[in-house]
Amino acid sequence: MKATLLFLFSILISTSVLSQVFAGQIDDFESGTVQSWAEGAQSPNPPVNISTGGPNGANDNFLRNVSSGAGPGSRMVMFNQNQWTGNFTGQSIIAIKFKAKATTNSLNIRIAFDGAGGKICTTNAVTINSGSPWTEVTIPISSSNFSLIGGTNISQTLQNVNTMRILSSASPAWEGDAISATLDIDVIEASTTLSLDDFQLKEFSISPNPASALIQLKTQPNLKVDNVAVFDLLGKQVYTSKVLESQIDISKWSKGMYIIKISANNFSKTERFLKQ
Ligand SMILES: [Ca+2]
Ligand SMILES: [Ca+2]
Repeated sequence: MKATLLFLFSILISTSVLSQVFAGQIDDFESGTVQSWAEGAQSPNPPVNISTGGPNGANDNFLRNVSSGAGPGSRMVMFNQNQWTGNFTGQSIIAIKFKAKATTNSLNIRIAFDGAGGKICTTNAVTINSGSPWTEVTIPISSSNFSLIGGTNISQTLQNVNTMRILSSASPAWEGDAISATLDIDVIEASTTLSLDDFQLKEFSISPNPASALIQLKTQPNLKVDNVAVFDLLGKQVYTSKVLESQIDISKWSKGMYIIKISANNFSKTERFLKQ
């Protein structure tokens, strides 16, 4: 009897240790479950696992949360009290990254925590435009990124989280806004870096190429570009911009080969194009 109790106790201990957040942790929903993401018991539209159509296409599971805009389940919010708890600061986690898309209405996505210092929510929202394709989202979660929403100490909460929420609201809040919308989300990552991964610039493309009048520049949606520059083959800069224009007029440029360099969060990518 004593041995059995001890055994059960040790399982409880190990389970609670396993459920703490760790650096690099990823929810990819490939298990077919909702990975402990939930809503209040009265909600008619809690998060569900969708078995295909994630960022990687066929057979890529993802999590879907619907909000109705009125009555029970009206608000866009879900919470986790399992693997997204514990000491985020101790694990050097400074960002939550995920891929997401929204339909019906655009969403203002925030991360909120409850913990030892009370409730906090990210001060700035990341907007996910309704109808856009899967978008890479980075939400910084250092203490300077939060506002108190009833809590008293941001740092204490980040060191001892008991609930993490992903919600949509116009301003920092614990409850999501009532809105008719669908949030699809996948590869939720506990990241120790703010920088973009290389692959985020992979989608950068120029068309047409060769071109004579206008070149169209395309990246993934919502990419925060630091700089765009174009050089000729002698290394002379012929164009620079702090924002990514969707097209550049090259009609007056000399014919020849050019190199375009796009920079975002310490990563950069260069492509060649031909002016004819
Ligand atoms: Ca997935
Ligand atoms: Ca819901």
